[in-house]
Amino acid sequence: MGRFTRGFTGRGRNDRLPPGQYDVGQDWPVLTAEVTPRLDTATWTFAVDGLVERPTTWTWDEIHALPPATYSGDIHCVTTWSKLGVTFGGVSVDALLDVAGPLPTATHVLVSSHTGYTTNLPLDDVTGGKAWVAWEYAGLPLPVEHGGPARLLVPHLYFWKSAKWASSIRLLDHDEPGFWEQNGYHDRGDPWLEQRYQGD
Ligand SMILES: Nc1nc2c(c(=O)[nH]1)N[C@H]1C(S)=C(S)[C@@H](COP(=O)(O)O)O[C@H]1N2
Ligand SMILES: [Mo]
Repeated sequence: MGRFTRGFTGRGRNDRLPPGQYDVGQDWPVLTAEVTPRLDTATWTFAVDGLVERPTTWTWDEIHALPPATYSGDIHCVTTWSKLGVTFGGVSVDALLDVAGPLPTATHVLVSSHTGYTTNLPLDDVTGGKAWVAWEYAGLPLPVEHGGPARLLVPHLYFWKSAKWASSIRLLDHDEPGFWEQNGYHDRGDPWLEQRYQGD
C-alpha cells in the first residue's frame, strides 16, 4: 500500500496543535496581569473551601506530604502559542478534594491567587486527573514569573485557567466568572473547540 505517512503510528507535533495555535518551541512567554508577587514558602498556604465537608488549608510542608503527581504534555495560551512536551510536578487536585470531601451540591469552582486573580471552572474540569497544583517545572522549582511557588495547572483548557500563585479552590453550586471571564473571555476555554471569547 505504501501509505505509511508521518503520524501513522502516532500523533506528529503538528497534530498536537489545536486550531489557530503555533508551536512556540523552547520559549515560554510570560503573561501576567498583576505585579509578580514574591511569596515566602514559610508562610504560603493553599486552601480548599466552600461546598466541602472539611474545609482544609495546607502549608507548604503539608501539601508536599500528599502523594506526588506529574503532568507531561502540552499547554495552550489563548494568545495562540502552544508549548509542547512540558513536565510539571506537584499534587493532583483530586488528592486535595479527597481530603476536603466535595458536597454533592458542588458543581463549579472558583480558583483564586494570592494576588487576587481569579478563574472559574466546572468541577468536572478539575477532577479525574485533569488538574494539578504544580510547584515544579522540568524537575526544578517553578520560576516565580511562571507562578512559583505554586500555580494551578489545567492543561486541557486555555492557559488562563491555570492561575499563577494559586491560593485556593472554592467549591460552589453555581458558576462565578473570574477575572478574564468577566473581561470577555470564554467561560470554559477549550482550545480544541477554539473557545477563546464569549460567544465562541
Ligand atoms: N495570577 C495570574 N495567573 C495567570 C495569569 C495572570 O495574569 N495572573 N495569566 C494567565 C494566562 S492568560 C496565561 S496564558 C498563563 C501564562 O502563564 P505563564 O506566564 O507561565 O506562561 O497564566 C495564566 N494565569
Ligand atoms: Mo493566556
